[in-house]
Amino acid sequence: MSDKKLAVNEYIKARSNFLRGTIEEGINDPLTGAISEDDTQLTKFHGFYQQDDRDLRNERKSEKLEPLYSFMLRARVPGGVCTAEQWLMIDEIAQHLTRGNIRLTTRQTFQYHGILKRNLKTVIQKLHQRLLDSIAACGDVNRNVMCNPNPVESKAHEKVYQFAVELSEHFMPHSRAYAEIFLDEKPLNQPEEEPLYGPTYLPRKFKIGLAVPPHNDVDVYTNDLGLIAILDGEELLGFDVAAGGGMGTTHGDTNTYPRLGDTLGFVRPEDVLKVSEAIFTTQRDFGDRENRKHARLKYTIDTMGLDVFKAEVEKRSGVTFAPAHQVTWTTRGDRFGWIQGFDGRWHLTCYIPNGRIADTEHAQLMTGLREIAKVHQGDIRMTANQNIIIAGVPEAEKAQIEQMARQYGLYGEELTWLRKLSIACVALPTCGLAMAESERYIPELITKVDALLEKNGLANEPIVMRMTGCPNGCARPFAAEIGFVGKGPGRYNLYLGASPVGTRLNKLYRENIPEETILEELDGLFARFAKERQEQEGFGDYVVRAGIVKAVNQGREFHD
Ligand code: SRM
Ligand code: SF4
Repeated sequence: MSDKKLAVNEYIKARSNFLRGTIEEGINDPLTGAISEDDTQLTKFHGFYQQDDRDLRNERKSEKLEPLYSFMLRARVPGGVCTAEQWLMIDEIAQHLTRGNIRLTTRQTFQYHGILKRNLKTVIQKLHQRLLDSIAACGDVNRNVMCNPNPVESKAHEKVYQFAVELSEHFMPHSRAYAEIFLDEKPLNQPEEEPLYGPTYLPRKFKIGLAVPPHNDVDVYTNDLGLIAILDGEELLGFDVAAGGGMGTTHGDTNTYPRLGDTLGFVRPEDVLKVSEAIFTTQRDFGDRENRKHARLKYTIDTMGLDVFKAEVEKRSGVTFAPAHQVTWTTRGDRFGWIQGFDGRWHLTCYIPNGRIADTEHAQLMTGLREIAKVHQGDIRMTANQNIIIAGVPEAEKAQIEQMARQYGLYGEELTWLRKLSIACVALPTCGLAMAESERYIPELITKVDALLEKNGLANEPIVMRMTGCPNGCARPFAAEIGFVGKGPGRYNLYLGASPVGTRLNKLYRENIPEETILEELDGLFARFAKERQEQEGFGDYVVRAGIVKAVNQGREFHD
């Protein structure tokens, strides 16, 4: 650790004693609602972030009070699968120890907002009682592993889910800090070590997603490591491996760009772990530890060159990639309504508006899921598109679950595809990086855009439209056919032209525009689309074919 130019987080990690820092002292300090600056970086590895309510900042300042500090805590739930019993605990915690609602994330898990410092330990201990945790949900580590949201659709789907769980376990940090600080476990009488990570963990976050074609419901190419299942009927032959996806950018900084993963080739099931580990350790050893804006795997690959990177992965893993397959994708979002699994049980995908599970004047989503979890024997599954699946319902209970889903506004079948396919990030008031509204604003924008579609004879057109409050890309807006990225209050960059199935990025079309201009632009584009589209052509494909925006097939072309 002699190089003075390393990013400040590298020093924080190095001197943290395997992620302990002074977190324990900090959470026990009653004089402030906050923790120390360095510890705010370390607690991310344990799944929580210090935040303050931005809606209340000025008011608190004028009253000479410290900001209203509280914490966002995110759980680790590989493949988004939890039991009904676990859901009841998730719900109980939300009611009593948080802002009172639950947020499903774009990576198949849930998070809470508004946890007061004094309640953090209780929340973690209650999750632990139901075998849930928040380890590595944030921080410079492997994050929640995503997987097709319906693992029992076929036997092969179930196997793919087992890989998601295995990869999640394999890349878990070994530090005992979480157990000692939050679960009051005694230190072991042996030195700590992190066999895979080392004491400074990864240069940056690392994300894995597994998809089962033809459904790209986890946006597999946006992950650092994407595994695409190759099936022969119900048999899992192996995976095509894609590396180097990521969305984060910074407005005005052309050195940053979104990128979709490059397919390296095919590997057999028995080689998946070896190859994944080789990709992970190559990033650990070659990733940029000086500049965090250049530290993700996507930049490591572009700096090394794809061939050199691939050769390094083959050398480290001892596995030679076989040629990749021709994969056909047909959809990206969730498949709503009922699907039957190979075991005869049924799975109901319910729509959750941009992931926010709350009771409002419009729908009692939180109560509804609680009541369903009380009678449901199967699982509850979170999707990568911020929705929920009531899974494993026996035929005999199907009618009752459907009746309850309808009663509480969870069924969602009457909604348009624009709404059902949309995702939006949290943004204001909790996200410290938000430049504009996202989750709170997109529902009304969808209503207006739906009206334009209808006016142009395109009612219920399945367009993937996404929004984020800043260019970090938490709702994967650069992989949307219509992407909105916050620029300032009420103003967005409008991006167009990603492929409907997530195999091409979009491109900046208009910068820093307010709602009025957004609607004018879309009205004109929809009119042309309605007239000029080819049979079955999606909106994202049309705008590229018509020359309205250039195709962005590689991240580096994003700014051309
Ligand atoms: Fe994200 C940071 C929320 C998925 C890229 N993200 C943040 C923080 C923690 C803000 C911060 O650093 O202070 C946000 C917390 C907001 C809040 O108040 O809760 C935040 N990200 C989210 C979630 C909750 C959005 C949502 O509405 O669902 C998603 C949680 C996923 C999970 O369960 O793990 C979430 N974030 C993503 C995704 C999508 C994905 O992974 O599929 C991306 C783009 C993919 C990628 O990683 O490239 C994403 N988040 C970022 C980045 C940019 C990273 C980069 O490489 O530049 C940041 C900022 C950073 O890390 O510095 C960020
Ligand atoms: Fe916050 Fe930006 Fe992520 Fe939205 S995209 S949650 S505004 S960091």
